[in-house]
Amino acid sequence: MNATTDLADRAATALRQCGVDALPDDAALAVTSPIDGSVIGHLPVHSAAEVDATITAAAQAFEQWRDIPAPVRGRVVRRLGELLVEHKSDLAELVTLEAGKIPSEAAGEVQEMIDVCEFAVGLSRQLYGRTMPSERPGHRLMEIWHPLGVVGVISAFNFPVAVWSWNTAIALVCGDPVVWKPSETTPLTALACDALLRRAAAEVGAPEGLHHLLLGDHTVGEALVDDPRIALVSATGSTRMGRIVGPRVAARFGRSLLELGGNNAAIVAPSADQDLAVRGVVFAAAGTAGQRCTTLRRLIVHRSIADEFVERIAKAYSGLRVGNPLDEGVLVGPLISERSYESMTAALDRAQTDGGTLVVGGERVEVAGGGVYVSPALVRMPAQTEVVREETFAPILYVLVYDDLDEAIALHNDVPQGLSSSIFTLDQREAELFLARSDCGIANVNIGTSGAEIGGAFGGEKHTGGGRESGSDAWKAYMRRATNTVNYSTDLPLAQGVEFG
Ligand code: UN1
Repeated sequence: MNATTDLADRAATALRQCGVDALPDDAALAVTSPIDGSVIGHLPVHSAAEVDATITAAAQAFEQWRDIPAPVRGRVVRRLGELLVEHKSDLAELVTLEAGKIPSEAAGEVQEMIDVCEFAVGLSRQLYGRTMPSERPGHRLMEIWHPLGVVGVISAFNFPVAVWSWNTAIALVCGDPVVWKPSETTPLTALACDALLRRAAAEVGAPEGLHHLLLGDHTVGEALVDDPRIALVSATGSTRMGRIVGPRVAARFGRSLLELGGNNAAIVAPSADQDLAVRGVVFAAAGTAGQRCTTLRRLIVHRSIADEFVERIAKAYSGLRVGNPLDEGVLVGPLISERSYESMTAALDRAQTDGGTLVVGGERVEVAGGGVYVSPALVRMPAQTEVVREETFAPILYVLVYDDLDEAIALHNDVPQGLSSSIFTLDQREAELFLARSDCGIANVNIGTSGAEIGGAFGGEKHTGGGRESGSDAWKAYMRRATNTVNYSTDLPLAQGVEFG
């Protein structure tokens, strides 16, 4: 059995375990594994008519689902969570095969799904509205949260299942059916999740049509964006994509939740615990081969420790094993495509033209069987030039030097994106000042920028799009709020003391 058949067989086995029937031998969408570039499955894509019929079915399901009490809706998500636990290794295998993640990170991604299901089940009994004191006697003023409608989820290759689950687990308890358009690069994991969710829904007796998968290119995404029956479009991807999605959804007064690019930085202060900082920086910058939206892309180090710290990172980078994620001990898997590699080399060329010095990495690594592998790059920059201010979705860590914290924070905030940020310091004043001033949706102390827990609201400001998903009160994006005033008196006093007649 050659390597190619092996990966395709492994994918077919994992899919079968999750309840997905055999894939067709030949269909429009060929799915390749970034591990070696081999084809691991074929899938048909949906036609415009099928997309329309799917949205109709989801809209019909909404009419039933909205009337089922939220704690009862939670049962579907509870069962889904159990099935995810049961199939954790199958799903992680698919994530590794399709997205190229190392097994530990793939399993971590599935764990995020399990965690968010638990969170959403609890939430199904806590969709709290407030009661406010009315200014009028004999009146009650309150708000109630109602289901919103069908949610369209557009997800990216790099977190092929976790981001879907953040949206779907919460949308379902909020009373919203989901139509999911996964990345064309990672549709197999999507098939597996869809099968598990359908099974969960059937087993708990939920209505049909709560979840739908739509496969295809950007035209499918555009159909979701433009269809007035999609109440909320939750889209994860590039800022370029968000610039199209946001205004188009707004033009029809729909709601959008945008999770776009990041250009995350960490400040390393003189007091930092450097052992801890090195570990935090290396995971955040090189983990997932630099393909998280939370990946650390900029390091802002105090001048007094810069040379020593950069040397330590360079040493750690040299010890990172780059290669086939299925091989023992590998920490950095493949890039998703040749195009990613091209954008990485183009960025490195620009950085060097701007006066940057490549300290280590940035080289193509040949791995038996194929695939696009590269050693994570560390580049010292004389200034935060344009290329540093852009997000390149590959493992490049730019290093800048600072003298005082105000300058470091100014540099930190001086990029268009605003997703995640961190500071390594043992000085409480510095830590608090940073938390107060970082303009990102996520700001951390003494941990890196990536690997957020699901319990917090996830998302960022500025060109990151402003959306919040997953924990805290992110559920509110999936519901509509009604303010109710109830008069239980025999008078009709008007608000603001208005007299009328
Ligand atoms: C993403 O890269 O799109 O915080 C999401 C993290 C993960 C999620 C990343 N929990 O790195």
